[in-house]
Amino acid sequence: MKTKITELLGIEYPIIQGGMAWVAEHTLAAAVSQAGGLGLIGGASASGDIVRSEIRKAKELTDKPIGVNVMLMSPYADEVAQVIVEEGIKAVTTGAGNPEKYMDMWKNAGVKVMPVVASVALAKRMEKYGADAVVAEGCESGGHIGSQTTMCLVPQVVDAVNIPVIAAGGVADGRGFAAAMMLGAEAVQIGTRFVVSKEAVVHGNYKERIIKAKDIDSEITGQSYGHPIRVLRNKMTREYLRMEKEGASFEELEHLTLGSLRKAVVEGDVVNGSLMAGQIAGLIKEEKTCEEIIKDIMSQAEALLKIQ
Ligand code: TUI
Repeated sequence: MKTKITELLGIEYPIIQGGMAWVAEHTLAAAVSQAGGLGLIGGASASGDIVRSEIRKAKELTDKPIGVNVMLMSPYADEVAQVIVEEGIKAVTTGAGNPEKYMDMWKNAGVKVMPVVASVALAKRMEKYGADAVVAEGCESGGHIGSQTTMCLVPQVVDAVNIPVIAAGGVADGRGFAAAMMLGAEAVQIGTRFVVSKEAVVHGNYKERIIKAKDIDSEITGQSYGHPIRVLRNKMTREYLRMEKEGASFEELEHLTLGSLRKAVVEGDVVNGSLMAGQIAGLIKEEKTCEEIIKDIMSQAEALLKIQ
């Protein structure tokens, strides 16, 4: 399937992988790219040197292009932004902030820049500053989210900008992919579905929790201090939401979640860890390879889109 995004990035299928902290390592990024999508190394809160090493390991596993996601709240964002240029990375997504200050440096180095936005206003601003595309991410997504749903955000962003729009939030199969195309997207960004892939180095307990998740198992923590994070419900979220309701301070809440994503992804602590996952977790029933995930989405979507 050819779209403006497959052309822009030189990839086979219009599927890009989310930049998930702790999950988007070289094995996953390489597998998604090798399967014809765009795999990304998630910079998260890692140092420039760690990201550089992940990029190099991914390049040993695939000749296809791989990207990097810069988490803009990271204390290492400046370093990671520089490493991207030094390592000849061709595509970048950014999250949790405004990447304006890196835009000139990346553009001059020929990097395609695709900021993740959660509002029309930021999408327009990113276009003005030279973004090549935007990822319009609805609040169905896992992790740090905005307030608008994918169904409402994507068409409004499509109407507001002239650059291609990538839809994110709630897409895990060919139906979601086809729906995103109907909203005017030129590609989708997929996160949670790839967490439950054979190549994602994620503790089995975490994958199992996503597989077992029901439609209503999703919670949003951190709303009270303006950093909403979507996760699957567990002991940690129950405690968090109780404290939040009782007016706990930012510091107390931070203390509860410190290192909690690592705890879930690496140690498999699904009781006290932070199980970041999108609302679509309930749809995911089995682990597959990245190639199977992408092929299944594309064949289901192509069949649906032909009917139109
Ligand atoms: O970034 C994400 N999702 C993430 S980042 C992350 S790591 C993290 N862990 C703990 C606390 C905070 C982050 C986990 N999940 N998605 C992209 C995204 N960006 N969603 C929403 C936004 C966003 C929100 C506000 C982008 C820009 C923005 O405003 C920027 C501005 O200055 O106007």
